[in-house]
Amino acid sequence: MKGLITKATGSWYQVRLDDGTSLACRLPGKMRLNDQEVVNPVAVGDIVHITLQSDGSGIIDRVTERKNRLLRKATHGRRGIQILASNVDLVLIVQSLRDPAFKTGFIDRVLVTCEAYEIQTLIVLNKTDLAKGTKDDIKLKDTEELYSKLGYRLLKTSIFRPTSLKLFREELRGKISVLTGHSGTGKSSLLNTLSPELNLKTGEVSQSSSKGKHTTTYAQLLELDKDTFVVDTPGIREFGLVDFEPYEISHHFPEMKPRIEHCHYSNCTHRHEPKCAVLKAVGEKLITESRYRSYLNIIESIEIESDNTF
Ligand SMILES: Nc1nc2c(ncn2[C@@H]2O[C@H](COP(=O)(O)OP(=O)(O)O)[C@@H](O)[C@H]2O)c(=O)[nH]1
Ligand SMILES: [Mg+2]
Ligand SMILES: [Zn+2]
Repeated sequence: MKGLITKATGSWYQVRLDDGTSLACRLPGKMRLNDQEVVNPVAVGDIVHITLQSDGSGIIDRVTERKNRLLRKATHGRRGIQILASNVDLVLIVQSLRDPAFKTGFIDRVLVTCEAYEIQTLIVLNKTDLAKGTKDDIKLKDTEELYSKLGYRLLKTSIFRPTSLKLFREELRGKISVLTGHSGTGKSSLLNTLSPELNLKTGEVSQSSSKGKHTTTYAQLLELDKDTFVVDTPGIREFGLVDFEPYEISHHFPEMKPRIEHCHYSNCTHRHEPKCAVLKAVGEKLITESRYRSYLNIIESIEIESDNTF
């Protein structure tokens, strides 16, 4: 039998079977040792082969080859890499126009991570109903223009605008999506509008206080309808680039990538190196200041190495 992992606690796994039912499954001891680097051999989003036991539970025999995976460094002082979710079709970068105001630095970090892991993205700018006057309109328009020029997709939403919610639902349909974004941007509210029976808690500010404690280490796939799954877990915010070298990061900035071959040094980090094609483009305003700033922040955090998640 084959199924989809919708919950993974480390000791048991919830597997959704093709007929829509769920089965509690365990891992055989030997599978745990397969990959030394990875602390969890099975993650949500994995497609697994299972064998039914006489007691009605299942044993996971093997994990089907993954299309991709979202990673982070293991928490709780463990060494290695943790897989947060596999086979992700779409990462939704949820930010709000106000309360809290969106941060392009955050958007850029997620975009570069998803570029590197070849995962589709959609920037969701929520709370557009809070726009006040021309200043906000310009901000929205500039942001839309910046990212669409780079080839990224952006959707403006408001939980009070049904048309936008319809478009939001269309984006999710038939996919495994991961919601990422700061606390308070409206992730849970958006999901509740699509599926009120989820009854997700909204309006909490508790995330900042639990930050660093890593209370939720494993994600859960929520089923919106048959074949539509989303991950909305506080801990999921902290995925990032694992094992990347600073010079590789510009390869995942679409506006930098074609220029890199014109840099004098093949491992140019585009900061102080002479004859740098990226720096030249920044000077000529062909690369936006905010994107270049995000780039610098990302390579800096990789160099610090202590923690390159976000
Ligand atoms: N005005 C407005 N408020 C919203 C919208 N979406 C969510 N909110 C509010 O923002 C707060 C935080 O929402 P929540 O869904 O908990 O955010 P999360 O932390 O990202 O899951 C709640 O008080 C929501 O009612 C929106 O589109 N417009
Ligand atoms: Mg929430
Ligand atoms: Zn360069």
